[in-house]
Amino acid sequence: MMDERRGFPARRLPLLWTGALMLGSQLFFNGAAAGTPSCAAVPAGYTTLQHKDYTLHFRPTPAPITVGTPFALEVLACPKDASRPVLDVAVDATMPAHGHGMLYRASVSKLSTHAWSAKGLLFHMHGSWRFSFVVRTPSGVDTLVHDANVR
Ligand SMILES: [Cu+2]
Repeated sequence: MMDERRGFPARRLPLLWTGALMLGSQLFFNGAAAGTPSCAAVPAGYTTLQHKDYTLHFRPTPAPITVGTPFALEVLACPKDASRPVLDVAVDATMPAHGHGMLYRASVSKLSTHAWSAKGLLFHMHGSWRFSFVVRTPSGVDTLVHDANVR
């Protein structure tokens, strides 16, 4: 009869529910996405990371990222040599100083040959977060990182 489970993070439940509701409304309002970004004309507001075989551009929506607000990342991976395409991109984020990640896993979908959308990210603490972009190419898998201070 008694529930003997211990250590269940009950105090996180209100945050999770709030996040789910906020995420739901975010997806609703972003449902009719604008045109897919293209390597031919990278719009303003993207952060750029360089790799010898490709350039990775990303930007959050909404911007800037604020604590407790779900956001998405638009990611563009532009090969420097067409014979070395980027096959796939995965996105995660951690707080290295605290040794933890997000409470949610981002879901990434491919929009076009060069564009991905990562949805469902949420930074639940103020401080220094590190984005990790795991990029798969025919040569293997690279991890590119970018640090962001979130207020
Ligand atoms: Cu933390």
